[in-house]
Amino acid sequence: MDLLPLPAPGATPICVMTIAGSDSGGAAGLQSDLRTFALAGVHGTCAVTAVTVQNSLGVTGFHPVPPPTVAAQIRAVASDIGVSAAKTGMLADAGIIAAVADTASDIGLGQRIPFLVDPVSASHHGEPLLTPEAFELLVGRLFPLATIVTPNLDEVRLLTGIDVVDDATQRDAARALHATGPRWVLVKGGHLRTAVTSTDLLYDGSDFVEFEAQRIETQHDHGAGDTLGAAVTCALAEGMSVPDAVAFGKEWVTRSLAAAYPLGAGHGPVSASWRLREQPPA
Ligand code: PXL
Repeated sequence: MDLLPLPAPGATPICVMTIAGSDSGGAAGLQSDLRTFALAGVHGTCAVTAVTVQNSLGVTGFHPVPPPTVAAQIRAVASDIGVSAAKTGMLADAGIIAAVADTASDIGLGQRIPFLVDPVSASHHGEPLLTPEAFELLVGRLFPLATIVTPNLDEVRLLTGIDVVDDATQRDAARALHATGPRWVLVKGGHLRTAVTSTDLLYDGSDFVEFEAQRIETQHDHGAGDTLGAAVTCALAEGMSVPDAVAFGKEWVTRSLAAAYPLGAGHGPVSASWRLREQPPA
């Protein structure tokens, strides 16, 4: 795959922000985003939204960060370091979503700055990472600001009521989500376990583009969605078009699934460690 260019040693890299929760197990959430940012050659900044208590077996609790502190982290970074693109992960509750939406508008996320909104609703093991009443606000306040939203099929069901079982229902879901305001929708097909391939569907309100990859069978896929979103965000920060950025992200996560490793007694993380063995363009 074509990797993103690396900054020269000592030169300030492109700066990308994740607005996400911490995973104490180091597999998903902001830890996963920052790993992908570093391996893609950009500088990663973060606004922490929640501290989760988790390991490879699941999430046993989380503590949300006060909304003004989430907003202050975003403003502190934007006013000094700068943000070339941003993504969201776990947003925990309605107060945090409102704070992120207000701040995102103020600093131009989704306007001059690419903004990926990943509607994270539950952990790998199904524990909720967003309160049910916050869904409406996520769609009402953040989706209209988004350059791209990236739901998986469980999130599609929660957001639209559509059970994606084939190409036609995947297109229906993309249309329904596009009507809520984002410029692009990526309906991730990885959770369609019956398929031999994993096909993600991108839609901009007029054209559909499919991104197909061979399904990698592994129980170690924790952080796959975050890793895809983080790689797409880096590519957008580098100035790629949305379809090119999604192609880059899809290849990045497919390779990272192939390099996933066991950890603890449960699900291990996907890993972008393959990137350390590849030479980026000069
Ligand atoms: O992969 C979604 C995700 C995002 N953020 C945090 C998580 C998870 C999944 O477990 O724990 C903090």
